[in-house]
Amino acid sequence: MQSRRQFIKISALTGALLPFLKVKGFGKSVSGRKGAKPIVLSTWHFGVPANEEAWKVLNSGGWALDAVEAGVRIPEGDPKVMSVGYGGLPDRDGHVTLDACIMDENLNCGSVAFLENIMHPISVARLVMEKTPHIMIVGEGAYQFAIQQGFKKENLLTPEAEKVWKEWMKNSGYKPKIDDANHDTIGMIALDSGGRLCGACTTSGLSWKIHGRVGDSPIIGAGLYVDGEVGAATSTGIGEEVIRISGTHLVVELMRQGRTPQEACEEAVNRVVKNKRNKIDSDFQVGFLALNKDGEYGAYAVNKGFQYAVYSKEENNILKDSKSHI
Ligand code: SD4
Repeated sequence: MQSRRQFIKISALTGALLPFLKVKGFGKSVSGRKGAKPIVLSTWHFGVPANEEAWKVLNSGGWALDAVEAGVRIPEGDPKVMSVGYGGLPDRDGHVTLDACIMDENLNCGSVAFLENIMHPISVARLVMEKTPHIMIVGEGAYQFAIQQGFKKENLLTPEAEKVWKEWMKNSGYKPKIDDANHDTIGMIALDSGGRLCGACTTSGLSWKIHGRVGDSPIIGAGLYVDGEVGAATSTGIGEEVIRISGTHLVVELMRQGRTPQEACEEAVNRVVKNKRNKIDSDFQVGFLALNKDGEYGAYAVNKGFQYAVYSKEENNILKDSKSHI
């Protein structure tokens, strides 16, 4: 429970910083290209129902930020998705710890990492962006912030996830494997009819990770990056390898230099593959998904099997296989 002292502390902090806070509708809009064709893309097959939710916002002329938040909340709340939010597989000690971030068209961003017992980390990340002068809050501090903002404490470890964890504990082997059966993060990027690009990324991270491990997903420039004047990118796979190359920032910078989203994703994957420390076998996966301000998109992964979902007026929530290095 939040003590009175804690409450006063946070209220005073928020009050003092209020003039510096970015609030929806404030700040310079960088894109605002009216008449853009809305589109939303997201990673893996659970991107299909997530896109559907996001599309409701985009199709009614709403803000891409609202679309991506609403979209990724679907797998976050779905216990059958064992890699995002509620029902996610735990770390090796049996804790479900969540990472998420969100970014709008004006470089506003918010993130939470190593967050426990809160079902919708993406919405907490959004409040970090909108209600604090900070970008990233982690662990117990992120949990306290969420509670103060009115989120409920929930047990996220479902009996199904607990069963899989107990089975794993018999041998306790650790080799991350990312494929369609063990797919992880949802990364979602969207362009709205006002020409605004936004993105969200949320995950329970790699199962059986060391307690306290944080991957790429909540890190701006690794799991997600958006520049409203250029494009947006998100990633999936072994987070350490994405962080090492500042993966999504790299993809967006390559688009700024004139590469197509497809070419930019391919070059980022090449950087991962060229890294001599990586053993590129069939268990190794890193994938990128990118969208530019004109609504063109691309995807590329190290291994076959990376799927992503696309929803626009032309492509009605189609699941596609990305091209791959192997
Ligand atoms: C992580 N990138 O925590 C995430 C996991 C993931 O597909 O996306 N897997 O490293």
